[in-house]
Amino acid sequence: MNKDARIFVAGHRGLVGSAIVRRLGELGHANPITATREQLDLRDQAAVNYWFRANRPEYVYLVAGTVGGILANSTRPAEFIYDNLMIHATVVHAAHLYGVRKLLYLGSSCIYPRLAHQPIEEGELLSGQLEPTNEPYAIAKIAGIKLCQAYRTQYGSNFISAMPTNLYGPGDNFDLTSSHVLPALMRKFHDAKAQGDRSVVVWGSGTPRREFLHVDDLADACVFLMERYEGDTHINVGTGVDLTIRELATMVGEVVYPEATITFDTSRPDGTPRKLLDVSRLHGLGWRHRYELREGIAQTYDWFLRHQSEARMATVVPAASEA
Ligand code: GFB
Repeated sequence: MNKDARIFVAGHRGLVGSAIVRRLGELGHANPITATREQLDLRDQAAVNYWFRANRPEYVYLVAGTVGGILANSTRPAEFIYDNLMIHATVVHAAHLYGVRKLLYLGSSCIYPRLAHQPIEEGELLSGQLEPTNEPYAIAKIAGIKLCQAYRTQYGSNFISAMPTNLYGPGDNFDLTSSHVLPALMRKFHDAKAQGDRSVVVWGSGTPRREFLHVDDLADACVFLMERYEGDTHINVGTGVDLTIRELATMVGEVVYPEATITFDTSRPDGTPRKLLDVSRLHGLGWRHRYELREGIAQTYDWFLRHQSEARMATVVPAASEA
């Protein structure tokens, strides 16, 4: 891609968007176009159209959205379905109207059925019931894939989709009411250590299995797919390796606070029992992850220690008029 290309990263303040901006910077794309929530409400089609007409992006990374872990998904389903459905639709439609050359849409591995065959191939989409704890979010994410495919079919738009597994890394959300499990555990072990408390509570039974990808690897994969992939099918992005939540908690504890002991609060939901992506297609295209999990956890904890004042530690629920 030409170094002067006009690249819009929608969602540049988030975990993924900020990593994509870093990766583009490393590749010489120093100033991608961005817009804060205050500047542009991505749920507002008229505002998004106006913004595209004024800024004329040629390439779009659509990685904006309302995201969160199992608790936030269960307790704020309206925000998760409305914000994401709207954002996907407005940006895809404006990208079509204003002649964007290529768009990459980022989904989530929760699009697959709760009891999908493991590892989960791309073809498992819509083959069974979704996981109830995140069904509204998953429906919005599936709609995003279908939007890209429909615009490809009807208008010949070059819109592609990538489905990442569970993510973590610098810039993550460490607020226990809305975070995903990995940053939540990091925060819990960190706080326990600071307070001299040896016991750390892990939600659920500890038996669910999850796969974790460092966000810098995801950003690299997104740039790779933007440059090399043209297909209609969404592409899974992961490591191809998973572990139990108990094993994850042990690993995070070893990095942050090895003296702590773990207890399980089984009154909390487990969510889907297993979510391991089949990454054969991505490997076939020539991409592989770099970070192994233990190394990524250590690197992320190091970032957390250096950035506690700016890390996201408490929930700010947006007012109804903001995205
Ligand atoms: O990461 P997480 O919130 O989301 O939870 P999902 C993964 C597993 O970790 C669940 C357990 O079994 C949780 O019960 N867990 C243990 C914890 N301790 C904690 C904790 O302190 N905090 C959290 N958050 N979990 C989300 C979906 O599913 O994953 C989204 O809700 C999205 O839609 C996202 O797909 C990637 O992996 O279950």
